[in-house]
Amino acid sequence: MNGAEALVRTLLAGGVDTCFANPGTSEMHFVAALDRFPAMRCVLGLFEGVVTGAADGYARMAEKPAATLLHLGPGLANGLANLHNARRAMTPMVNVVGDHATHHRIHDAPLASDVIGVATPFSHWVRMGESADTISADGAAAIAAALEPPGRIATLVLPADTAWTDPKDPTIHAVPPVPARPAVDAAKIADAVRRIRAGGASVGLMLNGAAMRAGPLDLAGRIKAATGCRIFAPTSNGRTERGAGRFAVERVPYVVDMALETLKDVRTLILVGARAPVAFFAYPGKPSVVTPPDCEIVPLADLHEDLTGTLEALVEALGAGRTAPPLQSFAPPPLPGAYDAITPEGLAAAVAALLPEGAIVVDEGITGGRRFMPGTVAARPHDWLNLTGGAIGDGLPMAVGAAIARPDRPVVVLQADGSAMYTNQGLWTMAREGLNVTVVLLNNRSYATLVGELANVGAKNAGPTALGMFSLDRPAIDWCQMARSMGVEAVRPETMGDFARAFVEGTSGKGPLLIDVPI
Ligand SMILES: Cc1ncc(C[n+]2csc(CCOP(=O)(O)OP(=O)(O)O)c2C)c(N)n1
Ligand SMILES: [Mg+2]
Repeated sequence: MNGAEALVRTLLAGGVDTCFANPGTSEMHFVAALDRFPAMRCVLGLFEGVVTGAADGYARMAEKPAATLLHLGPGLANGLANLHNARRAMTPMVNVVGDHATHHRIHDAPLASDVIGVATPFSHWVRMGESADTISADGAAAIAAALEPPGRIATLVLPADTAWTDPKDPTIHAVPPVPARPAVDAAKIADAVRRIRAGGASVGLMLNGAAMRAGPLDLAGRIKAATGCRIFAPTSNGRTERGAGRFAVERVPYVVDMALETLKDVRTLILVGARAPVAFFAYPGKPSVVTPPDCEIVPLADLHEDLTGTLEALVEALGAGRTAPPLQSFAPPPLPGAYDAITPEGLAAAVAALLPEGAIVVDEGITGGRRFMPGTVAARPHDWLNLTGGAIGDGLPMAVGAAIARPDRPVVVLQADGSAMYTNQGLWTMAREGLNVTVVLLNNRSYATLVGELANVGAKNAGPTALGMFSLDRPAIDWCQMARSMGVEAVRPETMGDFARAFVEGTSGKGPLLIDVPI
């Protein structure tokens, strides 16, 4: 048994049985070890952004980390943007980054770089696996670091000689104990209860992370029903359980003026696993903080603390246990007419009406996607995965990962065209793995949001050169050909009826389908 095999065995023993990979020479021993361990499912991504994004989507749905296998500093660097999104989603992940053999370092060979330096800003835990003798302990520590609440990015560097050398001691280390989510102080709960009782609708609870699941949301709904307070969530959330039978939160809008309007009557904002809301970007003359100046921010539970327990304690103290929460009932909008032209409103209505129960929706719809989230609030129960870190190019990869984590559930990805071009290689992995993914490609042949942002930031005198930076129609991208070239079936609907048929077909579980929707 060499170091690479010890690491694979450690990962499997620690419950990490899926590895998204884009390997090179320095990772060959890890790759070779995979054949001896069929329990480790290894999935090839043709760009590292697909690898890290898939590991993000996987963990959001599997509720445990995947491993990634990346090639030295440059391979890791290619995957950083989606590592950033994963970090913002509080996704647990174990990155294994191959590196040159330790004795090769002094030669500064072409692929040498400061891997630790590349990893550090995007990882919570980083370690150089210096020796085969310690690599199993390092692997187990990496899993523990990833599992630490609320979910963390752990990056373990695996020098080639650590991988190919046999450890003196073949012990496979178990994952050290992971701290449980600590309970929130009774005094803080009592303080929050006083504020909720006194403030009614001027008090908001801001939820995030683990509080966005059906159980804790139900508790939040009871608190709202019993006290009249409001329940909010940030613009982007890693995973939200929503739709019929669930309690719907008020999401803080992306657009600053809309966020200000949503929060204008809130005088006390109690944070339950969330940060105080701020604007995505600064704009001249607009505030960065979107709560009113006289709104008091009350941190109740931190991201890593026991959010469900906190809500339970509030329900108990407020006597809200017997108050029925206001849950959504299934109320789909009417389907557009079969011969109607495709419109954003029609698309949102069709998806809301046709979304199958248990679907996983990955949302990288950007401007063309804004209508889908409100429209689906009363759709059949489903999960919604947002782009959490604002780094576009996460949609197709996350869909890959989510589909691998939950093969029993259809995945729908609402995917803007410009963002899709960052990681279009994700389509190939969908075809190769036969994944149950329907890509709704929102094709406006443009970086439409940036046209609006140009005006929002007050940039003056934008001419054809500036506007040319936002147009994707010279030449237009043929998404059907692109999908087919990577083995994914594709259709381009001309009417709402065409779209509805394709959507039903796509979500029926026959492998990936791309619907190239002109918007
Ligand atoms: C990694 C990264 N690079 C660049 C950007 C800046 N950016 C934000 S939105 C956008 C274009 C989005 O275009 P598209 O995905 O087609 O959505 P649309 O605006 O057309 O709805 C770009 C380039 C970003 N957010 N992240
Ligand atoms: Mg676009």
